[in-house]
Amino acid sequence: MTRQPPSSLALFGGRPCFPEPLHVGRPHPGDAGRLAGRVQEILDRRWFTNNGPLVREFEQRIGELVGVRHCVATANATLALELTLEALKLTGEVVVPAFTFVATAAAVVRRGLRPVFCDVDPRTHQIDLEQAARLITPRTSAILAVHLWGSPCDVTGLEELAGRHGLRLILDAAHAFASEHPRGPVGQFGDAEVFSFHATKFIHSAEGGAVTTNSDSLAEELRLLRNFGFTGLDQVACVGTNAKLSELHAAMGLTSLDELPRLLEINRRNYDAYRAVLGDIPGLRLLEIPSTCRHNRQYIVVTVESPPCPFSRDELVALLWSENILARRYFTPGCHRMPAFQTHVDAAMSLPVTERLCETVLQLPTGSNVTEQAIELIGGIIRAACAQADRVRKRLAQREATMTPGGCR
Ligand code: T4K
Repeated sequence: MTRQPPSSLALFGGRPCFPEPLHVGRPHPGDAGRLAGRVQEILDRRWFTNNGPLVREFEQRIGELVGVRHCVATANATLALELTLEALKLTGEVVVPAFTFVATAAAVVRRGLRPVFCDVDPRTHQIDLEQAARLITPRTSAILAVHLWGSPCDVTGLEELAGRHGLRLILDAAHAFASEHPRGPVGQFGDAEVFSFHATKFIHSAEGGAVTTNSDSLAEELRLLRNFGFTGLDQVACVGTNAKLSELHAAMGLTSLDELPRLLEINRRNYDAYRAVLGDIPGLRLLEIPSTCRHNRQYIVVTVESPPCPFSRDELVALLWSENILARRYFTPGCHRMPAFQTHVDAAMSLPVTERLCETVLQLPTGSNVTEQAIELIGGIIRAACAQADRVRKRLAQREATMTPGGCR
């Protein structure tokens, strides 16, 4: 890998700084020997799914880390969200932030509920508690908040709000495994919390999710729903589905969990390196992370204010992609602007903070695949581009004119 910023940017015919694409969420492979050992156990046991011993071990370890009575592992977080909404027997409307991955709102709609989109706080990007309070109507049955970017949202404020109105509180903790709130680890708040262990998460089982809760009855219902509703070999108590995690996925998840401290340390090192290299670039601001509690730092979130940055967010993303740095624009355009949700959205709806963030926020690569040298190089490229901003912008505009739509997600 090149260690110096290139003399010529790829936009002007130089070679891309990174010969291979540098992804935002490149999965950590884990220790191949340990994984192979677990896979061999599965083969020897001839037990591949249906609540096998590795799934139970995975659930136990997550439950202990989070400090809850129950962890119910699932095939992914999207199904975990759907099952949780179903098990809680929600009706009518659910207040949900618009600035989140599509799955949060999709789970609500797929359960036949109406998502009522809420704006977020401009500084933390977490659900705006005051607006959430204003959106509650007699039809509201729950608030589904998100711990965006791994930072805990205001769980105390949300619990009070939900309690005052007799609502359920579900927390989408897809980003927040191993992060902590001053009151304790994420995973123990509200009625239930939902984790994702998708391959792009820093702890992953390739595909996977989990619901954590202290409610015995909710956990029991979730276990039924994820396994067709079976209560015995021939007895079906309810219309369930198949949302089980397989033993192979649990083997990957356990192997990933084995490296939790090291992966937290890598993400911390990368976050600090980004802070050092981006700190003096005008208009770029790294999302602040509270230093008081543990945080997984699995997303490097940068806001681009232009001016003083000479580039818009989208120009910066295009520049980075030309160098094989696959920065992302999560979660543009915001769920409330997605055609899929238009039947649930009033045409006049405006969520100004979400809309602003959808134009200004980007994510940079991190994880075990990204070295400090790579981060220095990313900073060097941005600085080199800023030093010739007019020329770079002109070139980007020429390229834009010749590109087909949808070039970069
Ligand atoms: N709630 C929230 C708040 C979420 O963010 C998510 C998921 C969910 C709920 C639902 O969780 P799950 O049902 O997925 O468990 C990714 C992930 O697919 C998605 O899980 C995640 N959030 C979202 C934020 O990011 P994309 O759109 O980035 O595409 P994807 O998965 O193709 O991966 C991104 C990049 O990573 C790729 O460009 C290539 C690289 N990659 C990906 C995979 C899968 C690899 O290098 N190796 C791989 O195996 O969605």
